[in-house]
Amino acid sequence: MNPIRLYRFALSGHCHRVELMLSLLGLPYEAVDIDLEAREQKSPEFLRKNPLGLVPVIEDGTTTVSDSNAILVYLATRYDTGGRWYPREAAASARVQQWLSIAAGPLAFGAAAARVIKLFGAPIDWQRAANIAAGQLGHLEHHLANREFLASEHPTIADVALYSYTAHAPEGGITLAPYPAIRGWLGRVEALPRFVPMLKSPVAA
Ligand SMILES: N[C@@H](CCC(=O)N[C@@H](CS)C(=O)NCC(=O)O)C(=O)O
Repeated sequence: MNPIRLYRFALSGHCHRVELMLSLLGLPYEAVDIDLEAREQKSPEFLRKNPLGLVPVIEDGTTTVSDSNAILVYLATRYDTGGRWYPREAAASARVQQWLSIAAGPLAFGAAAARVIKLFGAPIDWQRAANIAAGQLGHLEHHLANREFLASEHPTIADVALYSYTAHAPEGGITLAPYPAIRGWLGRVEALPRFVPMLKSPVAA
């Protein structure tokens, strides 16, 4: 099999969730770093891959897929034919989709946004992001109080989608100290065979 090409920015949690999925599935891949500061993601060449001008994007042979959650769905559907990572059963599949929506909604606008402010000085209101993060992390903590993984008794793409920005929330000044169940779950994801970490940045005050 030819390696899947992953266009990424190494400090992006959206990109890390894709890299993590590629690794967990044991798929060969090559990473191509896109210089966001130089706006390489808005170049005509890159816009042909993703008209939204955002990473991550993958190329798998002649197939190009953008959007991190769409990529997780693609990879699991194509390469995990047993349907463990992306369950086919209706209710389980819907539970996974709920978590993908949380990853694209309150996780992105909460903990991920707070981190972009602290790491890159994005002109966003940190307190607003912190308030969204508090609600989202509270919900996650409650959900994990009596569960090992998010959408099933085993890990699914839901866990992969939520992991990166949750684990790195402290880099955005969002402490995980009040969330023991979340910290336990992060440890279980990190213990999975072929887990790859995201590049660490300093914890923010
Ligand atoms: N919904 C998209 C969001 C991707 C996204 O926000 N990517 C950021 C990096 S984390 C990006 O490419 N930013 C460059 C820009 O805004 O120009 C996904 O899940 O892939």
